[in-house]
Amino acid sequence: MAILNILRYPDPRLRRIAQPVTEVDGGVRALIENMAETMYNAPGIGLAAIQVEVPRRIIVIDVAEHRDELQVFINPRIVEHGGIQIMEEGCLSVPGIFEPVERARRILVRALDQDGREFEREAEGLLAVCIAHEIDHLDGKVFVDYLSRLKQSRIRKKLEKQEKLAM
Ligand code: GNR
Ligand code: NI
Repeated sequence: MAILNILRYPDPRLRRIAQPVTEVDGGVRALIENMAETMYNAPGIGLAAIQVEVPRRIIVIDVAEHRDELQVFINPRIVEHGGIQIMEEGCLSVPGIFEPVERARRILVRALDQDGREFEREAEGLLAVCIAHEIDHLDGKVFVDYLSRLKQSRIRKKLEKQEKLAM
């Protein structure tokens, strides 16, 4: 197992479109293990492969209080959604920034599990937000894209400054 490097906004590699997984093989399962370890270590409630420099459609999530309910979604698609909710979001690729974002209240997701089998899961509340946030990453989107241009430029400047100080 390994802790992977998490890309930080505004890194252009976060803008790539992740490609579907064609075969859920040992390499994919090893990546999932490393992604889970990286998410728990961060700590975060979700992680998309694109954040660790792998442009494939793979996400891991754990929103359980005791951090013992890992959920894996490969090639996820939201097939139904309803209602709206506004939740304060953060992102491991945008450290220290928390802003409200509006998303669907409930979703139905179709995906493959780590054995390559298709499944559907209904989600609401924080889990629904987290799945939508991660699928956005797979499409090259980051939650700050939903904020005003002014907030986006403040966030970009703040993170670029931190990046310089860390060098
Ligand atoms: O750890 C995370 N917390 C979080 C809080 C509210 C809404 C979404 C998230 S996802 C984030 C981890 C992350 O950046 N995943 O891409
Ligand atoms: Ni994120």
